[in-house]
Amino acid sequence: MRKTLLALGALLSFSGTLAAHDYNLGTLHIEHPWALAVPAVSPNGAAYLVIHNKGSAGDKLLGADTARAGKTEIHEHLHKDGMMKMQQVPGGLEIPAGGEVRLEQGGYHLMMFGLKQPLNDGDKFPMTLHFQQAGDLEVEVHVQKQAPSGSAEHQH
Ligand SMILES: [Cu+2]
Repeated sequence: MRKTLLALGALLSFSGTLAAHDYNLGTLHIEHPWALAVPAVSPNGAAYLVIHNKGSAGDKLLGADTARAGKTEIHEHLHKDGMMKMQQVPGGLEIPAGGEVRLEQGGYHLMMFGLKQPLNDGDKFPMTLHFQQAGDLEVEVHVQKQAPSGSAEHQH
């Protein structure tokens, strides 16, 4: 019952800023690109999304670009020597055939360096994703204060 209500909420999109939005590109399905709102003084930010690959061939996210920042890199968080570090993912992010890749807080993310404008809750801005096989896709990134509620069922 709870799951049904959640699904219905996503379909009807009651809330403007928290509305789910998604994209299809070939066999790829991209779910709800969003970025965490950051204080105006922060020079950097991070964007998140989920990529499903419904095809029988793998693909790769090679990178992303947005005019909102000077440079965007694919990053991952690592626990090393008891420290939380992040680093660029070398060579891009594999999206296995029939699988998914989740970019979410504490894991993979799209790191935006040198923000041209602060990321304020409710802002929306375009970002282009570069896939090795599927090509380029422009998505709209929604700036939010917290992770999308739709991802709650995936939390551990
Ligand atoms: Cu990072």
